[in-house]
Parts: sequence; C-alpha cells; structure tokens
Amino acid sequence: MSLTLHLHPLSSFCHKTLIALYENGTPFTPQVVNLQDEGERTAFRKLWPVGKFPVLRDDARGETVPESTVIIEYLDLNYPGKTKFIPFATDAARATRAADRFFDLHIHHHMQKIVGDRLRPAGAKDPHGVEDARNRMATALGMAETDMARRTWATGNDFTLADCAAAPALFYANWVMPFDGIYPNLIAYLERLKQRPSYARVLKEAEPYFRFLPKE
Ligand SMILES: N[C@@H](CCC(=O)N[C@@H](CS)C(=O)NCC(=O)O)C(=O)O
Repeated sequence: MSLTLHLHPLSSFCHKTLIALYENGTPFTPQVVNLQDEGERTAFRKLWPVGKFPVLRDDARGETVPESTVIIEYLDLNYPGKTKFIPFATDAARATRAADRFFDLHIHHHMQKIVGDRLRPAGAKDPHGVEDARNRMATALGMAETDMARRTWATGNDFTLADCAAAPALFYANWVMPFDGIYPNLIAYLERLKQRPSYARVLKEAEPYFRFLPKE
C-alpha cells in the first residue's frame, strides 16, 4: 500500500481528507501522530516542518502532499474513483474550489479559533478574537443557509471537494455555536452529510475521542 495519511483522529482537516479516501475506497495506511510525544512530533516535522495535519505520503510516486484541499486534488488526479471531487467543466471546477475555500476560510478557520481559545491557559485567552471569529462565522453560516435552500450538496447535485470541506466545518461549527433552529437548511445539509457513508465512518471512528474535545 503506497499511501500513508499522517493524521490525528480529532483533527477536523484530517476528517475532510478521510472523507475523500473513504468515498472512493482508496487503500491507505492511517498513521496517527501524537504531537505531545517528542519523538513522534520530531519525525512528523521532518516530513512537513510546518507540523500541521493532514499530510499524505505517496511512496509509489515519491510525493509528500500537505494541505487537505491539495491532498484531495492529488487523490482525484492520481487515484480516481467513483466520486469525482473536482468537476471537469471549468466553471463547475471554479465553483467547487470557491466553495471549498469558503468553508475552509470563512467557517472552519473561525471554528478553529474558538476551539483553540478553549485550549489556552487562563490569562492567555483572546476574547476579542473569539468574538470576531463568532461574528464572522455567523455571517458565513447565514450565506451558506441561503445557498443550501436550493442545493442537495455544496455546489449542486454532485458530492465534491466542497462537501468534504463543508462536513467537518459545519459539524464542529454546530458544536461550538449550535445552529439548530436558526439555520434549518444547514442543519438538513449537515444531516445529509452525516448520513453519507464516508462521513458516517469518519464520525464513528472519531467518536471515542470526542470526550477529549475542550468544553467551554
Ligand atoms: N490548511 C491546512 C490546515 C491544517 C490544520 O489546521 N490542521 C490542524 C488540525 S485540524 C493541526 O495540524 N493542528 C496542530 C497544530 O497546529 O499544531 C489544511 O487544510 O490541511
């Protein structure tokens, strides 16, 4: 098996990549990295000095591929399957990449800021930054709510890269700032994502780790 995904089971950006791997039943070896362990951290940073998950290693092609979006594009190109993550048509491809960026930058990153702040020690919190993140995330969630009134998946009728991005972004956003009863279209979309076998499997595997998520 030539593909190894370096990951952490709670990492939302790893979930995004796992969805793509499970969608197409792509064989790979999961390599869980514990960043608290100095040896594992050092080995991981040799592979990708930035030290962020996920990173895909492809021994057959001699490639190390960081960044969730780039990994999914790499899989689409080199290990294609029944789900095509980036459409061939140029306008549809652009819309897919735009939606992927939207969920990553305007929902996922703000959610990370909120969760990250919970991990900070007392005295090092950033309430202003968290409030800003919550406001910006609410704006983006409102935009997505409007879009999802007339779509099954993030860009229309087909499941793509954008849905891989949307699933963990919305799942964790709904956990830090519950939107049930506020954004009905988004809740319905999140339910569809959770029913999708690829994401259902990701969530099932992550389940034992959810108790380690920081509460307030
Ligand atoms: N833009 C990156 C973001 C990756 C990222 O933020 N990963 C987080 C986990 S979800 C991480 O590695 N955190 C560990 C750290 O920052 O030390 C991607 O899309 O892969």
